[in-house]
Amino acid sequence: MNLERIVAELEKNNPAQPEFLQAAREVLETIADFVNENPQYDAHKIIERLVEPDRIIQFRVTWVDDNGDVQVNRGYRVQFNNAIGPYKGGLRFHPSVNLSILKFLGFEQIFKNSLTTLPMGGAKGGSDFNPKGKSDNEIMRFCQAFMTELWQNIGPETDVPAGDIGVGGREIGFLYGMWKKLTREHVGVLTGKGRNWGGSLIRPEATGFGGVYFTREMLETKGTSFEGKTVAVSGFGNVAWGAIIKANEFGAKVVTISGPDGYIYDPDGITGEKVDYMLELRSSNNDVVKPYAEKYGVEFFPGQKPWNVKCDIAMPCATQNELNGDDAKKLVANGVMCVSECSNMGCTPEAINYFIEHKIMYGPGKAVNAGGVAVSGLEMSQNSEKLSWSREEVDEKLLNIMKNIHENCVKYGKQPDGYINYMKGANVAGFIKVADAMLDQGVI
Ligand code: 2IT
Repeated sequence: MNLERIVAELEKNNPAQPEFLQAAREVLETIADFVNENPQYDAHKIIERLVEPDRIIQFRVTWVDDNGDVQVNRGYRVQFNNAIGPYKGGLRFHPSVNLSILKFLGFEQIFKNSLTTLPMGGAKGGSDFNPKGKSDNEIMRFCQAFMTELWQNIGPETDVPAGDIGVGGREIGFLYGMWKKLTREHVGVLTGKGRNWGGSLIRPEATGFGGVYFTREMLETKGTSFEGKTVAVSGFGNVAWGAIIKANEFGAKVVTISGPDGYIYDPDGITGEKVDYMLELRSSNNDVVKPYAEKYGVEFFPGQKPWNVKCDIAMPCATQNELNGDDAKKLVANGVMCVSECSNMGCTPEAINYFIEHKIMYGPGKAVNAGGVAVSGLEMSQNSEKLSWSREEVDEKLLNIMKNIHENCVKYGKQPDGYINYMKGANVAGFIKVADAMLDQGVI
């Protein structure tokens, strides 16, 4: 494959999409050798087809706020690739949402979903709607208006959205309610549903739990574990919450969480009711962590990220590009041994290169955070058979999926000196299944 030509073409065709280009470049650079060794992919222009979404749906969302004023937002669904299963991926509601961000997320989702071993294609959607400061009623009206446009494009065998930043259980409830009203059907068209109406146990915890299970596998390759380790976590939403619970269970001490306002440092560890309080903060629609510092008498660092604290393990759990080259240098200088991304594309390319150069264990989001969508896949299975599985059953399946992803990363990412390049391993393993399915299904 002619990497330079394909990348130049991508840049020409997507000039204002830096996040998408970043995600695509990373994948293409790491799979290039493999693709060159297997000429059937080039012969069928698999790469050129893979980087172009199957379709993009964009629509206006009009709703009325609590003051009676009309509000206009933009909604999207990027259906990227359905070679191995129905489109699957979250919805993000955040003011930063644009086509570049949703294309990067949808592209990542193709490989992530492939890694889970479950039959799910890649998609992503969302809106530039800002939930910050909105009332529950405003959020409901927005979700309803969003679904009155989206509903025709999704379905349990077509495209199954879920949550992402700004979309949790409450939003999935409002979205599902409107879908159900419009179609008069009650089926698994969304995941992350409530327990009483088709949701799966462990889905809220899945991304964080899966991230810690994967990280434990990484640590085991060095003969070590979470026991007694200090962990720096960013974010304070659903993903950070699950990760902190499981890291605590495995004997680690988590000392930070962060929000758009800064980070808090809790040297005693974020445990017990403090973990619940974090979720309370999240659901308040205020998007700040400072009140944690006031409530528990710990230090708050305004406007900063938690990457200058001394830690053994860093787990970015917030958003893309939240850990840059300078942060990577600080972490390495402070003796970090493992960086595992629970967020999507949490590290910049400079940070990733620095970790790999310094032989620090680095786990990319599409492997580390795949537990979330994996349990979404398990929710779909339960909906199809109209049964619901026990907590233990779902958790065990999640654990096995994460172990399997780790094995696959080692298989395709282990270098001659023994260092495991998880980024390469995840990209190659994720690619093979999708690319082979595309070959089987002909030129479409
Ligand atoms: O980034 C992700 O994998 C998610 N937001 C979850 C997607 C899903 O369909 O559960």
